[in-house]
Amino acid sequence: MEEGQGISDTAKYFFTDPESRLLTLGFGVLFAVILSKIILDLSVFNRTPHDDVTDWEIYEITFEEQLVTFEDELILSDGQTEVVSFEISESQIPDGFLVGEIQVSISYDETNVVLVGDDPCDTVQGSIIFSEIELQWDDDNNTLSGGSNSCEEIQLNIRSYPNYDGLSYEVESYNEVTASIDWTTLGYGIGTFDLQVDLEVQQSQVPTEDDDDSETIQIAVSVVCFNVLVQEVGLTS
Ligand SMILES: [Ca+2]
Ligand SMILES: [Ca+2]
Repeated sequence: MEEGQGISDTAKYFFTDPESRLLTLGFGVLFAVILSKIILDLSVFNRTPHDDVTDWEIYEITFEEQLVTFEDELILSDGQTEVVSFEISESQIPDGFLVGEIQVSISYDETNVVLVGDDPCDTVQGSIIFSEIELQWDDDNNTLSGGSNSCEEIQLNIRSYPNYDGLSYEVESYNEVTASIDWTTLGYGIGTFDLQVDLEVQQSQVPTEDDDDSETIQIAVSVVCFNVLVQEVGLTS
């Protein structure tokens, strides 16, 4: 037998022997796993030359607020319902500010002066009614309607900017811009804001010619505008 034939036969035997084939397969798999691990380690190293965690910083988000107010006065007669509209335009909001919330105060008194006995307070109902203005209509913190029969002030409010509560908080982020990204959407709270007011007159238990059948109602609308402030307070540990 020539030497070349001998090697060839040995190789043929090696690859046809089941145990040898299993051994070859085992080495192949092991090699593939090691190679994958090396490639993965290299690619991760290239993608993040620095430790990921040290790139994050802690920022404090605080809000500076300014109120834009509207006032109106209504004289309603017994059983009357009136819708008052307030136009909130972009030009009324301070530069760089966004609308966080709209608050409403409805106040009245019994203005009738009777000579005999008392004229009790009338009943007033107030409601923020749905319109096209972009507000958080379903927010749990809203008070969309309320009433009084004792001349107490009626307070209503509706959230304008999603999740705005005016409270400061800390956030981990890459930089000042990404830290305040949640507070940059324009358009909330701009448009026609509608308020419905109803009056039901309560008259004196002692009917006299002094009884009235109307009331004067004051409405104050406060548009809570905010400007977001970002301050770096440290590195994440
Ligand atoms: Ca009355
Ligand atoms: Ca009255």
